[in-house]
Amino acid sequence: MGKCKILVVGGTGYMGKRIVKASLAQGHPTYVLQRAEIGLDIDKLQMLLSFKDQGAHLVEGSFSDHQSLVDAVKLVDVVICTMSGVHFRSHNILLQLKLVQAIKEAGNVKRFIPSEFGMDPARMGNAIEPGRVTFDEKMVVRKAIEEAKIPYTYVCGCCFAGYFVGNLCQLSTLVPPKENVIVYGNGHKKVVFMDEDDIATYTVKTADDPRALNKTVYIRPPENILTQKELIEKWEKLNGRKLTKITLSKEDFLAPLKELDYAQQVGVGHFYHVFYEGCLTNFEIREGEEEASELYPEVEYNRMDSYLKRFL
Ligand code: NDP
Ligand code: GFR
Repeated sequence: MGKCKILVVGGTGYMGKRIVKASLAQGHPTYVLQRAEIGLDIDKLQMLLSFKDQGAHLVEGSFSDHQSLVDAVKLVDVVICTMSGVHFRSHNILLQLKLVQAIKEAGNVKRFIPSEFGMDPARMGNAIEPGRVTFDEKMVVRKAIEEAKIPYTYVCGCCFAGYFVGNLCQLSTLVPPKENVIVYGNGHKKVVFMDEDDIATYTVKTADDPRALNKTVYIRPPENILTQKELIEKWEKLNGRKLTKITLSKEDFLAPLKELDYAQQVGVGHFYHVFYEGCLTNFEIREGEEEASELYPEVEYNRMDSYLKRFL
């Protein structure tokens, strides 16, 4: 009995392409949805062709063609969806309801891993507007999965290093500040920062792991549980220069919310929960929930000291 067959939906995306890579690297027969709508998006097409060169199977389909989704899903054992969820890119979390319907009708899927990969939406019931939309929509998808009795694994619990580490947690930039760094409150809330490649590695490992069946798997490896202050210190040590810290109270952080555009308001809300409430680490992982680095101690996850080196 070979490795389970995996279909990646959203495979040319920021997380999706890493899931495809991890699925191939872990020896799974890997299928990637090739959406009719990509049209003249030459980067997507060429990425799909490169996946094929690496041994993946491209499966033509479209979210506007239900049967094509059913046919795609029937080819595999596991479906991993990395549907977009960052507002200034595109945001289509609810589109997954079409995929859930297709999986329900096909009836063969042994595990569905929906697009999560962030704060646990089940713990974000009190999230502020408008950023709460991300969590409300992810909960709508979870409800549909569970009502359809589709076996699932929810992978969540950390910040993508690409959006939170290179910039030392600053908004609206992806690179480190040169002089001043804004510190959220006292900068002491514990956060979990992960290299996206490691998130993909862990996610694929859960795909055929019975211990992850119908479970939430948090990604919270001990050495990547850091405060913003600790992250800034790591950068200062690497870069050999101190930054001027500017402390921002939660009131001052939230004050400009109304003047921002919608996508930025969403982001500010997400940052607020992560850095002022410590929402990624302000709860114990309890019975019936799993933690990825405990399930898979063999994974040598990337520490943030080495992640930061690329920005020197
Ligand atoms: P992307 O913005 O890269 O989009 C992923 C894929 O979504 C696209 O490649 C595309 O698939 C698909 N998609 C987008 N629009 C449509 C559409 N209209 N119809 C069909 N498919 C569509 O997603 P990310 O990788 O940024 O986000 C993935 C998940 O990760 C989300 O749940 C997000 O909330 C979460 N996230 C978490 C972060 C964290 O710090 N914890 C940071 C960023 C995201 P295709 O490849 O077929 O074109
Ligand atoms: C940490 O958990 C999440 C993070 C999550 O559950 C869902 C989405 C995210 C997004 C954030 C908000 O959309 O990851 C990155 C961040 C996107 C973002 C970054 C938004 C506004 C910004 O100014 C920004 O600057 C780096």
